[in-house]
Amino acid sequence: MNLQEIVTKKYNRGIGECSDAELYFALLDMTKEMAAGKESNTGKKKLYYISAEFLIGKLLSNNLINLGVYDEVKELLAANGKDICEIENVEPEPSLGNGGLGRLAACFLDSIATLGLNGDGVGLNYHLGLFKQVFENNLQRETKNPWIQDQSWLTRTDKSYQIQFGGFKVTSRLYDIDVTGYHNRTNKLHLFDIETVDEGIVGDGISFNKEDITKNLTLFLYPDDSDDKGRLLRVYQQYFMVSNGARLILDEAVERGCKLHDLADYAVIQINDTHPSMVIPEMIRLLMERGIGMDEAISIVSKCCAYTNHTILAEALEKWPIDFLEKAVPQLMPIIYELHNRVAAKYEDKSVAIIDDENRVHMANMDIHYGFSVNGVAYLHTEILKDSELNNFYKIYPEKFNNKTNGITFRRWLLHCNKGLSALLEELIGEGFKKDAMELEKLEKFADDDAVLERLMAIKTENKVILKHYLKATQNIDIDENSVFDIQIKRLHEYKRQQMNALYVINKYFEIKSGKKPARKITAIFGAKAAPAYTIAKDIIHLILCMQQLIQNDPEVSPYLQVVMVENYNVTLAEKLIPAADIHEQISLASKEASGTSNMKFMLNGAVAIGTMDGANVEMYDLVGKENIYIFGETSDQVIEHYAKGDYVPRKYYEEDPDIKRAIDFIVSNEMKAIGNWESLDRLYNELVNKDWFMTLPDWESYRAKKDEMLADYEDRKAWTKMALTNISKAGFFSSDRTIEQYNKDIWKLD
Ligand code: 26V
Repeated sequence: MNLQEIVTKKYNRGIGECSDAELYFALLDMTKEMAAGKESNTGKKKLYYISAEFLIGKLLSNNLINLGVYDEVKELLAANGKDICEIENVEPEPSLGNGGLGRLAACFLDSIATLGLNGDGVGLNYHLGLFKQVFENNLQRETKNPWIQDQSWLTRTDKSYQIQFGGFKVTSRLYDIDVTGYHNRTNKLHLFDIETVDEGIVGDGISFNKEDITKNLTLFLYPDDSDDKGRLLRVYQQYFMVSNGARLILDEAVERGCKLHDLADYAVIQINDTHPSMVIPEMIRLLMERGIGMDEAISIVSKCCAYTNHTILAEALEKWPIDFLEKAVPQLMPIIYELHNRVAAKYEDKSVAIIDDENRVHMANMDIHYGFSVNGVAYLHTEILKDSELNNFYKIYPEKFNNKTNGITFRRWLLHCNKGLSALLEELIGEGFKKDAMELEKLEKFADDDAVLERLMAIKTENKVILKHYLKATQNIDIDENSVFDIQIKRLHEYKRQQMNALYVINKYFEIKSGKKPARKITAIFGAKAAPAYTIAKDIIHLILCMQQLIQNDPEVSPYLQVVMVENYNVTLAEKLIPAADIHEQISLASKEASGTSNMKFMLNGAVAIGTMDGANVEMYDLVGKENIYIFGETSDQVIEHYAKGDYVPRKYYEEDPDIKRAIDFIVSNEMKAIGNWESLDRLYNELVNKDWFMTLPDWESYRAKKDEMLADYEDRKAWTKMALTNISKAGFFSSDRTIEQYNKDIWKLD
């Protein structure tokens, strides 16, 4: 049925007489019906991308674009006096991810469907998402983020399994979300849930009884894991996800004619970070339940599973205490012991053991021994895995290691979020870039075309105005589109060094106070959620919010500098912020950011990066050349050496550089203490002066100088826009279609 027919049937009214919410639900029905009418790939072998996170964002526009009806629907609505953007606003955004890892999984699903590959996502249906961030007294507070309505993208299926935990069972229920490919097939995102989940147990903020598993299992993504009960809940969640996933995989394979001995010809499982690693012992267990011997079961599973590593941070590599596993999933322990013993018998080296001396199970180690592929997510990251972090594994299994540089879907991150730029590109280089991102290179021939540069500039300004209106309407924040928009949006983590950007802002504040005014007003925009138990990350948010307030109320400084921390940064906000950016901050401590993916989104939307030689910035630098990116700071080799020698002393920088001292002292100044929380400010001050584990201070001076250079260059508007054009034209490499083609060619080998 078309929209008019659905509206008549549903509401017995014309489109013009419906509310935005009614139209949203009508469009939801229409889109689901269209997606259901699309064929799926029924090839013999199927990929299962298992992930604890799928940060899918709002789906309406994206689906309409992918189904090829966006313009038609927009015009029909407009003819009836309705604005598709207003209707989009009605849609709730599911917060089913923390950041890059979850958004990557969503981009991958889009590309898998677009390329027509046989592959689905498998994850969990968290009812209240990660959390919703609200600011109160310049502090982050977490609240629940419900997104499931009576009518939603979820379709309840009749698939259900009995999942056994230590001492009790739960019954699962599978919900599906259609994943529409761009002008191609439709695949599925399978989200498992339990029917007994009870949103009523959530009290203040996001507090709830962490032991009431039958009520809390699919309430939140990664509940606060600062205590053992929270960590144990994560084990329950992970096992629930993989046990359901493994059963689904076996059922579907058997339906397609698999005899289990040949499972690897029917299924390949991509393990997204270590959260789904228990799929290995669980699949072995299920195969043995179905009569296959241990040796063969291990061999079958090892041929099906491939592992992606997304970080080298030790604290983020999961190690589960045996006690936890014994309690939650005792049936897995005999298998995990067996997997461990086989490794221990072969390799004396303790660093490659599955179970360590403290009785913890190293999930990544299990993945590497019992999977056939290990990949990093950017060139530098994979090199660091091979040369240092996982070097002992690389020596054993060099053939398993491979790189798959991340990518982003251009459907969402260009066609949907930047309609102005998409239209200009289409006019200049034709429609080809929509299917083949490398065609963006054709833009390069306009690098010296003044008229094109003028139009690019105008599109940037339009996007800045769209952001300005959006922030005013949703957060009551005023920004000036004639200022430089300098944007840092990503999870809050010390290694990403939002604190370094904040220190730059403080320094600029002092410069302005002393009469050194910037050529143009700078708007420094931040967006970030801090993990609920990550105290220093919350302190950094507090610092930024206090600066925002202080500068706003200072008439001497506010005409030249503004700080904005957007509340509850999410995919929807990213879609507005990225097209509006002039400068994007990719300033992680070299070696620590595995890839980054916002860097790619900004580049595609014509912003220029200031960054370290880290993650995918390195490949970006190789693509655009040193004239079109602003690189500063120590290299990953230098950083790795500091850690090895333990020779970094932050206090030295604090004492020797008066600008650093002035900026850090300001954190605990009377001005700040008049508006901020003393405990938080003192803690952050002490952290920076005495610890600074992610080495903000050694890079600070080169960062400051590079950004000042950048801001000066911005004033040559034509030269700047030429840089932006070059960034756009070279962004094709970062299409997730390219990434997925490489996964398929080297790892999945789907027909
Ligand atoms: C997780 C945690 C959880 C506990 C607290 C500290 C901490 C620190 C880091 C992480 C990261 C987990 C893995 C992750 O999200 N990696 C991100 O994956 C993206 C997609 O590959 C990549 O672009 C980012 O660089 C990488 O940080």
